[in-house]
Amino acid sequence: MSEVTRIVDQLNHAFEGNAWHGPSVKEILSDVTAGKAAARPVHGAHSVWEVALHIAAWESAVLRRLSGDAARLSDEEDWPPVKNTSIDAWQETLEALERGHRHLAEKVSTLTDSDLNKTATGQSYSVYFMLHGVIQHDLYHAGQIAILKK
Ligand code: NI
Repeated sequence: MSEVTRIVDQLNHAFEGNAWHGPSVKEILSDVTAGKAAARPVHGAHSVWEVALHIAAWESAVLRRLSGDAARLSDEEDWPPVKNTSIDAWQETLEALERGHRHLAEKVSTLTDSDLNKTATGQSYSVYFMLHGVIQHDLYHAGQIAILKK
């Protein structure tokens, strides 16, 4: 198995399931309603909805960096505000998150192992480090959602 295939595998475990540590991003969000996603149970902390948008923002930034764009996110792109808290809008957030993940996984699977040693576009670190970083980022925020949704 190539290193790229192993990374795609880990990325999919973190996002979709059968992760080593416990629930993936998709699993942890599966029973969250729009109302619960929009709630702010911890004063001053992000809502589940905001965290979901933030996970999507970084999966998308990594995809852009793999496509030659440095993808420097503004504060608003980093933590996009939730403007519409309807059930349909939550469904759209979940679908966009999944779509973005699929695009990223597809893009990563087109890389070669030697691409992993290249410097990520506009960064001081390698593509390898960035890809492990986005997996870690998914799981860090999945854990955060696990607490917020209680
Ligand atoms: Ni983050």
